Amino acid sequence: MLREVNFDGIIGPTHHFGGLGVGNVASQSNRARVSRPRDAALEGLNKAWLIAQLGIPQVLLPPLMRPDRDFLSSLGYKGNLSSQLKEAYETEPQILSAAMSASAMWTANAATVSPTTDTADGRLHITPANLISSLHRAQEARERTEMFRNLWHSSDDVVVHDPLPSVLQMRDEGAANHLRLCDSTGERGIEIFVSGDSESGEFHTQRFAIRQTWATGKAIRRLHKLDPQRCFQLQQSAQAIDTGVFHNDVISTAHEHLWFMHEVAFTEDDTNFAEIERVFENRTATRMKRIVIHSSELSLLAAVKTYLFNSQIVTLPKEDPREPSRFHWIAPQQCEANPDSRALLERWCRDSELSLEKLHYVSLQESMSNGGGPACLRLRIPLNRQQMSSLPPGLFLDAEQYHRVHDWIVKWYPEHLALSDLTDVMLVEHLQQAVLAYPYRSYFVRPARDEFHTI
Ligand code: SUG
Repeated sequence: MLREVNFDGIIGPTHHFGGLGVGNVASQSNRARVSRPRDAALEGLNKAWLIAQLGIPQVLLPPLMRPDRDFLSSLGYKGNLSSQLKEAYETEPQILSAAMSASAMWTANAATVSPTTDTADGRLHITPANLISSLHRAQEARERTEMFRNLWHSSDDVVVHDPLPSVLQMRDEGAANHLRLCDSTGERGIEIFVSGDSESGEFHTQRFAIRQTWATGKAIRRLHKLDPQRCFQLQQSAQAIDTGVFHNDVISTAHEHLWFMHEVAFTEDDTNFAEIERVFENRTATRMKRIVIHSSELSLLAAVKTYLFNSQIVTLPKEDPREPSRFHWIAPQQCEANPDSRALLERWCRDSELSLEKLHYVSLQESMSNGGGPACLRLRIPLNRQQMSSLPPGLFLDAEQYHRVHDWIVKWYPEHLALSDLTDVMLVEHLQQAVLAYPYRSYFVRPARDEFHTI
């Protein structure tokens, strides 16, 4: 039996609206709005706490140190911190925004993960995403890689690869473009890699750039030593990308044998899906339940606005691995406000075949305004018993951790933030101290790194 652990990125104290998300309509339309970092972080924490309270293992990843002064320096902003901030703001404010971004909160983009039971060497493979489609996100890869490596430094059965080379052919945005369908023990599964281009590298978007390539899927399949018979690659439809579906998890989601997808999510047709269903059934002895949502039920635009497909589906803990799974569905509040998405959710909850026991609407207004829903904030890592027990017990979110993190946020985070505030060196130093003061940082960051960053 594998247990799914959810790793959520804590929303960092520099959270602001930079309008930086490529093809991300929410981020672009909220550019320069005054943000509420404290509320943002508390919303994210409360979502993670809900999962933990359902009995599902939950880990919080610390925010990254911003700005990375070397990053500013590499772009020509030298000198002390104060002059770096001021010069960047005065000459190219979008560079200051990128340097200050809290985008590492969206950990669905942190990495692609293949559990032990999918890989030929029986090890858990993690490839941190290079996120090279945008300046603000590309900076995340190095620190997140170090964090995963520190967490698993003594485990031989976990491989943390280097991110793929930082070149356009290898654009990688992690698990947001990766689906794993499996049986109810989590052990037997298939993996699906989704890209914006086709196998020959073609794409026909008119409005927005693609963020993930087919070649990336191929490389990760090799690195993770996946069985080619149990892997698939699909292409996102150009119409979806151009409507604001910058990641596949905005239009399709899978959990165990359930796969929800909008009818215009992919370019592939029913023949391809029938083949995936056949392989899944052979592998798992379970019938896949593929639910296709038609535009007449929920328009593409409404899917992007409500983030229905970015809901988080979780399995409640089991006494015995053979027990059938019971699911809870965590949807953003925007889905409740929209009659079409609400009707779909209510219908699915009534459908006994789906075993959806409960629906939770969560408030993630600040993250949603930058294009990130409940599923964007978490990376799922399925662990076997040994991998579970080798993690330090204090790592998992419990009541004590919840209260400590809550108090840390209330103590350190600003209530409001605009980009111009981030030229104030005193404030920025305070926000850096906040990151260093995160009470569980030492699980992920070696002290030497902190010394290097200390102002
Ligand atoms: O990459 N937004 C993120 C949202 C990522 C959502 N993740 C998933 N769908 N899994 C992005 O576009 C906005 C930052 C800003 O504008 O300040 C941003 O980066």
